[in-house]
Amino acid sequence: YPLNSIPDYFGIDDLLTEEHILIRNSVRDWVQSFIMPQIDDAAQHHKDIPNLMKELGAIGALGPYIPEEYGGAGLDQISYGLIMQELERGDSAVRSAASVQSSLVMFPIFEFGSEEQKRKYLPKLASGEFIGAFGLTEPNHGSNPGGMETHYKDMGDHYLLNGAKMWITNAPLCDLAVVWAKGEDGKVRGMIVERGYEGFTTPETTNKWSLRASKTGELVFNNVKVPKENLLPKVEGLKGPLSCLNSARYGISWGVIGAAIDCYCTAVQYSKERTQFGKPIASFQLQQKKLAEFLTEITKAQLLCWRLGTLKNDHKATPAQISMAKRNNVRMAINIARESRQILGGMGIMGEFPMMRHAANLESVITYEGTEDVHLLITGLDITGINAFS
Ligand code: TGC
Ligand code: FAD
Repeated sequence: YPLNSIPDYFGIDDLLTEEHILIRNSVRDWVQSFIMPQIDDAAQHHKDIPNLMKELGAIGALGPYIPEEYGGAGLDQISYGLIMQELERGDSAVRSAASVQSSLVMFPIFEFGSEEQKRKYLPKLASGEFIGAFGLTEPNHGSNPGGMETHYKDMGDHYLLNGAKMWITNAPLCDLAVVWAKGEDGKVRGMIVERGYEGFTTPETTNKWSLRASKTGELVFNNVKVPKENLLPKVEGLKGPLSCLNSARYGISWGVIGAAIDCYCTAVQYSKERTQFGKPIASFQLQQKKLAEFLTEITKAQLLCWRLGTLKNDHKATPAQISMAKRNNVRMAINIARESRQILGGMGIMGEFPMMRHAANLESVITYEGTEDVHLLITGLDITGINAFS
């Protein structure tokens, strides 16, 4: 489909600045020329996209809202959202790579790190020279990270870290990981663990049916000596990792609009070209109903994100608002991926078309960064004041 068929039904471009549109269009063009030609092959064969992180660094997609003095681009939250949207039009794996690096690795180092940590790590993370991972989830603690078992002991001149993290994006490739662990006082702290520290291993999780162009793995800590200067000094408690999730969930709520757009535009084009019963299938009311619903849902999601972005720029977005947008938009995208697949009939299951890949990817996206159920309960708590988690 031509890029000028990407929908903007309610004229959201009029709410954007020239800079926003320039950034959005340049990432759109990069996705079209660099990601689209190789994404089916990478996903089908569970391969890395060569040089992905350095390419993302070169287009300014790593830490876009981190100030320029630390290697970021100093952009606002709408720009960050638009970048995520364009990357996920390519594939959720590409957006995942950029959102983990930006929101889950650079954000905590920037917000909670020392000046030395910021200067040491942020510029190399921004350029893609370093690949970061974020270790919160454990084999026994996913939705309830507060129960984590990974722990560290103060040994005087270093910390001794033990435990394991599971389902970690980019674990097998990472140069460093921001790891959340409990101290002897039971309080959660973050620390930077570098590849090469003795006792730190990152086994890959294979046989995934989802996010096949992204590497997932474990972070295993077996008596790892972590230098004391690697502790993030400015945060304590679960609000540390959860603040990072606010930023990543915000990016996902924009990102999945891109996946939905890719499916929608493909379905519109196919339905006009495919003839059955002597007519294009786009002329049948049942197909038009689907397309009309897709466009309506995409437009609602775009408006939600734009408003959330302005709230975030003003530091007014609440975690519960971010939860609502993440859950709503991922559900919207997965429904469109599945339904648009049907418009293509048998062809919809083929790799030449993106629907099956997006639908399979979105099965991870609806689970990670808080499952759909967790986000419903966060909204439920906000409505009723009653905590239904436990
Ligand atoms: P709870 O008692 O509610 O809160 C504990 C402390 O945290 C504070 N807090 C937050 N702070 C900032 N932002 C938020 N969103 C926050 N939510 C809670 C809270 O105020 C409290 O602070 P304090 O000072 O009183 O101690 O926590 P709980 O134990 O009842 O658990 C509830 C919660 C929020 C953890 C749960 O609802 C949840 O969100 N579970 C989902 C876990 C999750 O999302 N994991 C994601 C792992 S990372 C990932 O998936 C990356 S995928 C990346 C990719 O590839 O793109
Ligand atoms: P569980 O928490 O065991 O949940 C299982 C089911 O129970 C879900 O349906 C859930 O909604 C439901 N449930 C749980 N509690 C409740 C409740 N109180 N009420 C109602 N229902 C409930 N984590 C990281 O830390 N870093 C990463 O980089 C990362 N990358 C990931 C990449 C991929 C591809 C995937 C799949 C996951 C990744 N995760 C990462 C982990 C992800 O955040 C967790 O999978 C997610 O938080 C859910 O945890 P869980 O899988 O243990 O499921």
